[in-house]
Amino acid sequence: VIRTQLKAHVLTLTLNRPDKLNAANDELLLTLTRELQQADEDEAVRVVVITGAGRGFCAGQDLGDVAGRDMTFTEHLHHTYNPLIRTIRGLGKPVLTAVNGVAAGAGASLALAGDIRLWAQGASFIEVFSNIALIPDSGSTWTLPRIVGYHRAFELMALAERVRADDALKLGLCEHVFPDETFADDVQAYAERLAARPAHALKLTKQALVAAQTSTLDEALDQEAILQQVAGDHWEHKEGVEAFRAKRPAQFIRE
Ligand code: LHQ
Repeated sequence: VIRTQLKAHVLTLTLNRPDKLNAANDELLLTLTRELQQADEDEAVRVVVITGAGRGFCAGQDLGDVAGRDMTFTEHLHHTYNPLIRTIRGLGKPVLTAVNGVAAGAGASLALAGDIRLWAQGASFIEVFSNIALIPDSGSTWTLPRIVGYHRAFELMALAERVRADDALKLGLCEHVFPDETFADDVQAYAERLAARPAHALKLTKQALVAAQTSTLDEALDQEAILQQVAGDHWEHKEGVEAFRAKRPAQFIRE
């Protein structure tokens, strides 16, 4: 259900149920979460990419897999989707969501959950939940209004209208849009550029930014003062300064 590829310090995790637009079942969600946790421990991995096989990114919950379930909705979310989203947020490495096609329901939430969101020109986004009279989950109620504001978020959720790549870029649902034909290569090149950046400093940057999402300015200033010390004590900082003074590129990857 998840294909993995490690190339040039970039781990690509591909959701692999293309016949169903990579709709998620428990196995897919638990495997993806486990792969992410392992990536966090693996020094060879500096950037993680989540993408989809075939023409979809992820169509959300597999609706063929919900009938006869012995779990409540609440239990289901606690068991699968919530740990996944928390793992992405807490991961000490950049997670790129490479949205190759339609992202719907919890798949749309997953698309938003990346630290950086790269879309193919043909990709699209639907807060599809209200079509089946559910509420947005997997973090959408938290992420989407922080990106587009409360009112636009409510409209997208209530009408379940499809947002295409150009509008997604304008709305801030993604950082870059690449052509469909070269998407995988463009994502890999982007991820490799990120992988060459100072991994330890980026880990702390993510930690500080994530904490600041729910903190006051005073708390953020205090947090910066603590984490800056941790960054400044690391060899990466020494290397950055030495490289600057020697007028050479910094080398942040130590094989
Ligand atoms: C699918 C699915 C799918 C199964 C396409 N399941 N087969 C959390 C906790 C607990 C419970 C419930 O949910 C949640 C979170 C959620 O994510 S709720 C939202 C669940 N997702 C949806 O409601 C999306 C349903 N899918 C669609 O609306 C459309 O398929 C979209 C708009 C994503 C794409 O439309 P098209 O490009 O026209 O493709 P299609 O509809 O023809 O789909 C292609 C195939 O994929 C098709 O199978 P078939 O055998 O006919 O070729 C679909 O049945 C299958 N598929 N989504 N979620």
